[in-house]
Amino acid sequence: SVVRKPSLALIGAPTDIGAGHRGGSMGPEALRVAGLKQALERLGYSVEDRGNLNGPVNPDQPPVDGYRHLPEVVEWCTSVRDGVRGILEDDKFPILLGGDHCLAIGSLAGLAQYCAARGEAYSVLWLDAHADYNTAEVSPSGNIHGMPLAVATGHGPKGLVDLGPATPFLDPERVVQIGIRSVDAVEKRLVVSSGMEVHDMRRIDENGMRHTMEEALYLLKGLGGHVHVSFDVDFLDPSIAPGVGTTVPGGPTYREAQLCMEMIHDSGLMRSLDLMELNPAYDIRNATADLTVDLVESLFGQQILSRHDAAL
Ligand code: Z70
Ligand code: MN
Ligand code: MN
Ligand code: MN
Repeated sequence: SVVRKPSLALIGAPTDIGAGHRGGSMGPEALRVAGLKQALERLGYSVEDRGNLNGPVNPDQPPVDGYRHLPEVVEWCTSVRDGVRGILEDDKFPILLGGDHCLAIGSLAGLAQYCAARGEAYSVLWLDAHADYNTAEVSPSGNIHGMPLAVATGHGPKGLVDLGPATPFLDPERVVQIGIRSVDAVEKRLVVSSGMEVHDMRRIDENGMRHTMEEALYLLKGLGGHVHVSFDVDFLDPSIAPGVGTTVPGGPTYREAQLCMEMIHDSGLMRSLDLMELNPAYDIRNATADLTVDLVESLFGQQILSRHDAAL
């Protein structure tokens, strides 16, 4: 059967407002320089680049009441929410170019509004070294990029938990995490009791990427509805992806990451995407941006040799 390719729309959110290190604000441009749009066009997609959203500068201040830069994060996430929802309302597939991972609060809120208006459900596939499930009470840093999934599932400050159509705007039973290997001491308890399906690196070591992704995608398919993929580039092993603020050893290899992306593509489930936490200030000759584009090609159907859909 011929599946019509969605029209894609890129939207940049050039800020490091929620991160512990500066430089993620340069992520959207680095992805453009690495040829993201052209790579997707080569695969036969029509791609519109909507440019960058605007927002407050990073004031580089210490946390207040457990949050760093909360008012600025609210502003950025509000424009990401509206930008992402606007793309979905135009019947296009949104690709958010981050920017740090706090901005996923905005893309999830926009997606939640879009789905709520249509009586649809959505689920999230979260590719990350980190669980991003801290609250102000337990966060060691106050950095909001360590909190987006807690916020979306209802644990967070006013101004952020109410960005969606209701609070909470994400069901933790509809979150699948892959690649997790850095969880803070108290965050661990919250993650274990959250109801999220967490495929940590030990599970990938024991079961392999293929079996892990089969399980993850089987669950997401059974849940039904829209599937959003949130890709934090620090998911990847730092030996292949040095261009992130927080490297954590022991991540997926190049081959494991490619297989992960190919299997997501072949499932046919993905309907929106975040590309987050790329930090050109830590990168080497844009190699991590180039790698991200390579992986995005697999995510959108590039294959080494063509295969018959029927066999999959
Ligand atoms: C730590 C915190 C984090 C990304 C670092 C780190 C969180 N758990 N997330 N890099 N993408 O400060 O909350
Ligand atoms: Mn993250
Ligand atoms: Mn991370
Ligand atoms: Mn390539």
